[in-house]
Parts: sequence; structure tokens; C-alpha cells
Amino acid sequence: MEQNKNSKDKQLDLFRSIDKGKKLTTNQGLRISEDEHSLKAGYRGPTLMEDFHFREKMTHFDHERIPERVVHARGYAAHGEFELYESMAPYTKAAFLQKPGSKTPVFTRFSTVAGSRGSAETVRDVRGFAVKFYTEEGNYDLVGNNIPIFFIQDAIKFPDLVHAVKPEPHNEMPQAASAHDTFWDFVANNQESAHMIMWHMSDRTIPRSFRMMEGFGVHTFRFVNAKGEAHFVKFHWKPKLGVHSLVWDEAQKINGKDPDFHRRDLWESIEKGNFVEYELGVQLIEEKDEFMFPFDILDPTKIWPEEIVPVKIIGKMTLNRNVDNVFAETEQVAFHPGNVVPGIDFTNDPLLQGRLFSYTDTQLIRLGGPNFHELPINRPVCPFHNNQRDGYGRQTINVGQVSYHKNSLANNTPSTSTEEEGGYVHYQEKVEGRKIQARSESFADHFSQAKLFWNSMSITEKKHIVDAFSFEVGKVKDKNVRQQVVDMFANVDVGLATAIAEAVGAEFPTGVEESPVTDTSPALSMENTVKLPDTRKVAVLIGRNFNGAEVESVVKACVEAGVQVDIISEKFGILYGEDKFAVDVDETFLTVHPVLYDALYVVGGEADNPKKFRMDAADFIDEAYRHYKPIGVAKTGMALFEGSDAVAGPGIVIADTAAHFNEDFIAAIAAHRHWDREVYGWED
Ligand code: HDE
Repeated sequence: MEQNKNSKDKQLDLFRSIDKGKKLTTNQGLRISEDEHSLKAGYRGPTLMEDFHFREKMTHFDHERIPERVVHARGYAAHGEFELYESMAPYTKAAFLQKPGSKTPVFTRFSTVAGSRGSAETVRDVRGFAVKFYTEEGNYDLVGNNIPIFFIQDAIKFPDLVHAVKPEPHNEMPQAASAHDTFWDFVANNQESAHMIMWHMSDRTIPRSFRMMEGFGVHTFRFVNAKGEAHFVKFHWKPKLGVHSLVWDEAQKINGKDPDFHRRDLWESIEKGNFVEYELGVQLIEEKDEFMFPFDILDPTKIWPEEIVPVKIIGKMTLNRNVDNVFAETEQVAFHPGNVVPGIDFTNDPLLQGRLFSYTDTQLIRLGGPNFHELPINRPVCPFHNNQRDGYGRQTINVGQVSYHKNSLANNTPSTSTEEEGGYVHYQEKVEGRKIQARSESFADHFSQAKLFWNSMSITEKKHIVDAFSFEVGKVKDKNVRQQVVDMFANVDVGLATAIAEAVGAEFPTGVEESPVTDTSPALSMENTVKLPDTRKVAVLIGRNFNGAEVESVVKACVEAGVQVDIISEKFGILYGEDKFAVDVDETFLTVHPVLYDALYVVGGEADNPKKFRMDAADFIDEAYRHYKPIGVAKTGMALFEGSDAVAGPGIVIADTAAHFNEDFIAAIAAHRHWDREVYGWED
């Protein structure tokens, strides 16, 4: 274990305090004899000021909270490493991107954007996807999202966007949701958001798992190689398990049944050794081709379609270690898109430029001063020296008389480095222009790529987008705002806008010219993603006296395929099959719910309360069925299945009729959802 530790792990070891088995002391190291009773004048008398242990314990407790992040407050993180597949030397001199096989420690935090720190996790929202690479040249932060574009084009509008999406100020509702008047009022009156809203209304914003979503750097950055040549670059994270989502009804229910659904999924996967993998890809455009595209490559509301600019896969990130302490690591980590290393530089994307200011500024209040880089999770693994001094919570004891540059007393050290010595030199982009408060004409087309996205969706994805708009805009109370949204999205697609209008009782759009774009980008559709059974969760509904041989074979096949199996019954304990085959119950109908599983295996059997067992099983089956999930039915499970509203069809694998039950069931689990199942009558 010790030899597997990377440089960041070893550094964190220095700060780890293992309290288990130790004596209780004050913060001054004094051993404590009493921690149950404060010091009092007499058994029934007042507490005395003199009780320094009481005062210290209570004072520390009173100060335990820090301000949550203004956005992305609800998050969860893990440690891991990044391994390079292929040298990027032709494009960048970044040291961690030179040698194939080289490994860099990382810390990755996923988050929702709008909700507060205690909010539920499966809300409809963009997910943050922030990665800190602890490189030998300093920390590099890729602070991205799971959507490749953004709502706005200029950072000056960010406070407005965030005020609009956060709970409304007069009544602080709704929590962690965009389905309210101010958000949609913002959208309709800031039409640069059109493309992002299409993604926001798609299933991308209700991911099944952090492990099953893509990540994007969003902005256009610059790679600069050792010769000083630059390329424009966009970053992509591609999950090895593919991109998968929840169903909206399911997502809403999970928020109640398990508000920690996403963090639990990440935590448990890592604890079980199912490490989480994403490949890193880059899209590259030569400097000379900057103006070759029908969109401005600096516009953060635009993608570079993968069919036009392919994604080159260059390495893999594996998240393999949970944190020791969520506050010390996940809460105190401070990301900043301005944390770069030589070979990675910025562009003039006006959204990125504003972010370069905001991230340090926000840490100053959140982490209480300018020394947050000294917190263990934020420290680079390489040495750092400069003349910055003092401030709240300073930990470094800077030795010596000199704290200024230039000097002779310390032989002019710490000294600057030349480019050859690894000194960061900003890319010498030529810039000239008048000082203006305006946006380039090339940023003005807000609807073409929104239409490209719409065109690229499968019929199911389109239906989900219409449903999402209908829900969100349906929650808007102001009829005028509803109408404005309908009219705005007619610019994308009149059919889409008409469907929204119909659902929310607005006038059908008239006289709006919809975008003429007919292109598609197949890479945008989640239908075309990787589909694997690995780590999917199956709920096995079972009672006593089941058919042991049958169940054993199915469970074994699932486990071999990487599927996780939970045995669910009316109460905890050991259950025996007809042939004395035994299973240990993992959960009961009371402790879990079908929305927490990807698939069902209905076994049946005897129960203490057969009627309740039948009803509970029918609830599970109905719910899984309406969420398009695979359902396997054992020979003994037929009666339960027939007692539900589910009917045989896509994704339903029945032991009595299937020629190869195990294979068919696992294939159905890999497919994840069976959209062609008739549930809502919209499978045309
Ligand atoms: Fe952020 N963003 N952001 N953002 N952002 C923050 O920094 C900001 C934007 C993103 O897990 C804050 O430490 C501005 C785009 C992530 O700790 C704050 C603008 C993208 C996280 C801030 C943007 C992001 C943040 C709040 C408009 C995707 C969470 C707390 C120019 C590329 C990182 C904090 C974590 C967090 C500002 C837009 C991603 C206030 C001004 C675009 C993943 O500084």
C-alpha cells in the first residue's frame, strides 16, 4: 500500500490526524479528565467561566461553519490519478502531458450549481466537474461542467444569471431548481442562453451517476509547445461507463428517498473497488484556422462539433480513493481556472477572462483570508517560495530577514526562472483595439447550434426535452414569461415551441423564423453512448422457499457481469430456498425503493404477510416498469408480475419463455432503459 502512494497522498499523510485509540486533550495538548460535565459551583449550581475545556470546545463548535460556495455549494469529491496515453509534446510543453504512462495525482469534485450545501442531488441542474492536477510544475485546475457550453457569453452577466436561478429572494423558494419565474424570465430576456437551455432541458442535467456523465472545460484554451507554437484547445472527459441519465419522475422521487444518491453512488463504487474512469480528450484547432468556422471559436455558447473537430483521446483519469474528511478536503478545496502550468494558456473568451478574477476573490471570503493555498488539499506537491507574507491562518514559518524582491541580502532569492528553467511565460498574443463595452458580431447567432442540438436528438430525447420544458415553464406563474419562452424557442424549432405552448397554455408562436439549420451531430445524442452492465444495481425481490438453483445461477451471472445485486425482502435475516440455498437479506421494502435501482429481478416466494409482500412487490414492478427499467421474472415470480400493471415487452425477461434467461437479462440491464416500452403512449 505504502509504495502505491503518489506524491499528493504522501503529502496529505503529514497532515492526517488519527484520533482513534488516543487520549482526549485540549488544543494545547493538555489531557482531559472530564468531558461529560461542565465545571459547576455545586451539583445544582451555575457553570464557571474557569472551565477552559468547556469554553474551548464550545467556541470551536460555534465557529465550525464557513460560508458555502456561492454556486456549486453541494458537491462531492475523490482522489485519483491521471495517466497519459500519448505525448502531447507537439502541442504543449506541459510537463504532465509529455511522457506516455506518466501519472499525475488528481482531486476531482462534482457538484450541482444552484442548490445550497444541504440540498438534494438529483435535481435538474448542470453538474460541476472540477479536476485539480497536482503536477510537478504546480497545480493545474480544469474547472469544468458536464455541459460543453454555458448560459452567457460575458462574465459580467454571471451574477444576474445566478440571482435568477437561485431561490427567489422574497420567499426563498424553490430550492435547487430552475423551474420558477425569475430563471425563465432571465432566459427569455437573455437569448444567448438558448443553446444552453436546450442542454439544460435534456436528460444531461439529470445524470444517473457522476460516473456516467461527460465533463467539459467549456472555454477555448491554448496549448503552447516548446517552440512557442500555439493551438486552440477544448477539453473533454469521457466516462468509460458511457453517458446515462435518470427519468425525471424518478429523479424527483430519489430526492426524497435518498437526497445523497450521487455521493453515495460515488463513495460506494470507490469503497467496493469499482474505480471510476474517464478518458481525457482534446479538440485542437491551429491558430491559423481561428476564423475558419461558422461560429466564433471563442464563444462559450458554442461547441466545436466532434464530427468537424475530432476529439483526440490522450489519457485516463481514475478516481480510486475516497476522502478521509469531507470538510478538510472536499469543502476546503479551492479550484481556479487561472491555475495553469507552462504550456497551457488562456484565450480572450470573455467568460473565461472574468472567471480568472472571480475564483480567488470568492476564496478570500469563503476560506477566510489569503492563505487558503496552504490548506493540505490545496498545496502543490512541488516546492513553493515567494515573498508573500502573513494574513489570517498563516501556517508557513518563513525563515529569514528578507521578504522582498529584488534584494541583495538573500542574494536576490527567491529568484525568477527563465522559460527554459520552467518559468511561466504568457503567450504573446497580439492584441489591439479600442476600449469598448460591446460584443463581437460573431457572437450574435444564438439559435443555429440550439437547432443542431435539437436535430441531433433521438425521438425519445426530443420527447424528454418537451416534457422538461413543459414542467419547468409550467411552474412559471407569470403568463407573460411563459409566452416569451414559447416565442423565444420558436427561433429554434416551431414544432418544439408549439408543443411547449400546448402544454403550458400559451399562444402558439406566430411569425417567428425558425433556424434553418438541418445538420446533425450524432455525438450529441446519448442514444449513441456506450452501454454496459457494469456496476448497474439490481433489486432481487424474494421470499422464503424460492428456487435456489435458478436464483443462484442468475445472481452468479449478474455478479460475473459486474452487476451489483441487492436482496430485498419483507424483513432482514437469512432466507432459505426450497433446496436449502440461503441468501442474506440486504434491504427491506421499507429501507429502499425501486427508484434507487437500475433493474429488478422478481423471484417471489413465501412471506409472513403475503398480501403486503404482493403489494410491495407490485409497487416495485410498476415503478420500475414506468421508468423503462429491465425486469427479470423468475419461474416463481410470475404471479407477482401478473399482479402488477407491467406487461411483457421490451426489457421484460421471463424465465418461463426466455431461451437464455441470464444472457438476455444482462443484455437488458446493459441497455439500461427500454424506451420502446409503451407507458405514456408516446413511443411513436
Ligand atoms: Fe464557476 N464559479 N463561474 N463556472 N464554477 C465557482 O468559485 C464563476 C463557470 C465551476 O467544485 C465559484 O470556488 C464566474 C463556467 C465549477 O469547488 C465562483 C463565471 C464553468 C465550480 C465562480 C463562472 C464553471 C465553480 C463559486 C462566469 C464551467 C465549483 C465557489 C464567468 C466551465 C468548483 C468557487 C468546486 C465555482 C465564478 C462560470 C465551473 C463564484 C464569475 C463557465 C465546477 O468563483
